[in-house]
Amino acid sequence: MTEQEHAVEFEHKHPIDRDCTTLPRHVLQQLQSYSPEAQDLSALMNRIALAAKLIARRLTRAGLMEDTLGFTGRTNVQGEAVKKMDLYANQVFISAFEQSGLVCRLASEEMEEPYYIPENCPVGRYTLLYDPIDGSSNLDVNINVGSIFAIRRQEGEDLDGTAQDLLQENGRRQIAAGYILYGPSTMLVYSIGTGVHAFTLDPSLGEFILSHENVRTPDHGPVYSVNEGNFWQWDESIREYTRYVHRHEGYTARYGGALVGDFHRILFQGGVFLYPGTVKKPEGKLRLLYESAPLAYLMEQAGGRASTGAQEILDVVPDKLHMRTPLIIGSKDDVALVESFIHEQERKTLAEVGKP
Ligand code: P6P
Repeated sequence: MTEQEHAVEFEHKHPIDRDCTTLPRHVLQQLQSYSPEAQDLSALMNRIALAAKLIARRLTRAGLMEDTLGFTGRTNVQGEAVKKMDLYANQVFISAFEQSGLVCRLASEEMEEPYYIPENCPVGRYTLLYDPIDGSSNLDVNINVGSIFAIRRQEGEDLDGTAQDLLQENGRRQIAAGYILYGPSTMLVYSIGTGVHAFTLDPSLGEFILSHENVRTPDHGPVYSVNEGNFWQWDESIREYTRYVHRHEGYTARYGGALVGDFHRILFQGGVFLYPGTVKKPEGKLRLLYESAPLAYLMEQAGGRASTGAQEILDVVPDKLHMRTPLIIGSKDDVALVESFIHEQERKTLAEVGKP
C-alpha cells in the first residue's frame, strides 16, 4: 500500500478530526456562533470537563488512597449519610467554577443553601446546579457512579441571596444539562438544546473526545429500571404496571441503584426508569433541580419523555431548592405505558367515589 493509501486508511479508521473534537470546540460547532454567549457556554462546558477529570482521577485511585472512601459521619440536607467522595466532588465543582468568572452561584445536593461566588472572585451570570456524586452508595463497592449538572441564566438580581428566581422557572429554562458517568470509561453526556452528544475521556490525552453524536432514544426498549424492593410501598397503579411487564414477553429488569448508570442505559438502548412516590414519600426520592430536570432535558432532546406521572418534568416549577418529584423517564412509548396505568387507576378511583 502506498503512503497515501495508508494515510487514507488511517483517516478512515481513526478520523483525526474527530479526535480533535473536544467539548469546548463541539459547543461552538453546535451553536455555529462565536458570540459572547456561545463563548460562555463553551467555557462553562470546559469547566464541567475539568471537574469531571478531577473526580474521575480520584475515583480510579480511591481504593489505593487513604481517607478517600467511606463516610464522613455527617448527614446532608437530604438526611443522607455523606461520603468523603461526596464532599470532595462537591468542592471540585466549586473550585472549578469559583475563579471562572462565569457563574454567580452554585446549588448542590450537598449544600443546604446555594454557594455564592465570593466578592474577591469574578462573578458571572450563570447558575450551576449539580449533584456532585450521584449513587454514592456504590462507591465503596466499586460500582459506577455519576455527576449530574444543569446550567441556567440568573434571572434578576437575587439581591437577598435566596435564589428565588430558581423557584419561579421550570426546567425549560435550562440552557445546558448533562451528566458524567464514571464507569469502565468516563463519559460526559450533554445537551445545549441541539441534540444529545457523548464524549469519552481519553486518559492518554486528558481530553474528552466526541464518541457519540446526536444520541437518539428508541421509541420503545425492553428495559424497565425500578427498585422492586419498594413494591408494597407503591401506588396500586405502579404495582399493576410491574405485574404487566412481569407477564408480558420482551421486558427485562435492570437496576443499578445509581441513577446516572441506569439512565445512561435507557438513553442509549431505550426502555423506562422509574422512581415513583411511595406511601411514606409520595413525592419520591429524586431531586428536581439537579437530578430529574437535567435528565429530563437530555431525554426530551434525545426523543424520549420524562414525567412525574401527572405532568412533564420540564413543566414543574419548584417550590424549594431541594424539591423532590416522582420520576418516570425514558422511551416515549414506555413512559406513556406507565402513565396509562396511572390514568386507569385514577379513573377507577373517580368511578368508586362517584358510586352512590
Ligand atoms: P434506592 C442514589 O442514592 C439515588 O439518589 C439515585 O442515584 C438512585 O437512582 C436512587 O437513589 C436509588 O434509590 O431507594 O433504590 O436505593
